[in-house]
Amino acid sequence: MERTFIAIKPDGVQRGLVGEIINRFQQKGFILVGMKFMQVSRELAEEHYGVHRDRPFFNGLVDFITSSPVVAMVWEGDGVVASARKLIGATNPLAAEPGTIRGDFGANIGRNIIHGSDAVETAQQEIALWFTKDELITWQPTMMPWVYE
Ligand code: DAT
Ligand code: MG
Repeated sequence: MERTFIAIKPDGVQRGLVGEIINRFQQKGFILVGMKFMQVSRELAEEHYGVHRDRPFFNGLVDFITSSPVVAMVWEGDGVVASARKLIGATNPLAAEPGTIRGDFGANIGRNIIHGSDAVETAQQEIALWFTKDELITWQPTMMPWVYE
């Protein structure tokens, strides 16, 4: 089944939104397969945001993601990559729809609370970057027949 990489950024952690955000993914029916609370190194941050290396906001982005701990997670489910992006909402929280995580809790593009992989291939790369294989647990929640036909 499909997997995506999700990170609750330093602002989400500092603002006490960890439980709220995890709850939204659980309530949707996605399956948690990996989670760790961690201080991000500059090296990991630069690799993770490598695609944005030439953008004017790159240094600020790396400073921000390394400024305070994050919650890194892998979630599993049918179509989870695209669906998680919908749960998260638009990059700029001011443009994100109410009901989305960024729409409900954010007010600034540089403090948008959460990261989610943007495509299946990106998700695979990000999961491999942030997690070792033995940190990911394949399991069958007993609720599965009540989530999937
Ligand atoms: P997303 O996180 O929605 O995938 P992205 O990959 O385009 O967005 O950008 C990565 C992060 O960089 C984003 O979450 C917030 C920051 N960012 C993007 N565009 C920005 C901008 N114009 N000014 C400041 N920060 C920006
Ligand atoms: Mg992105």
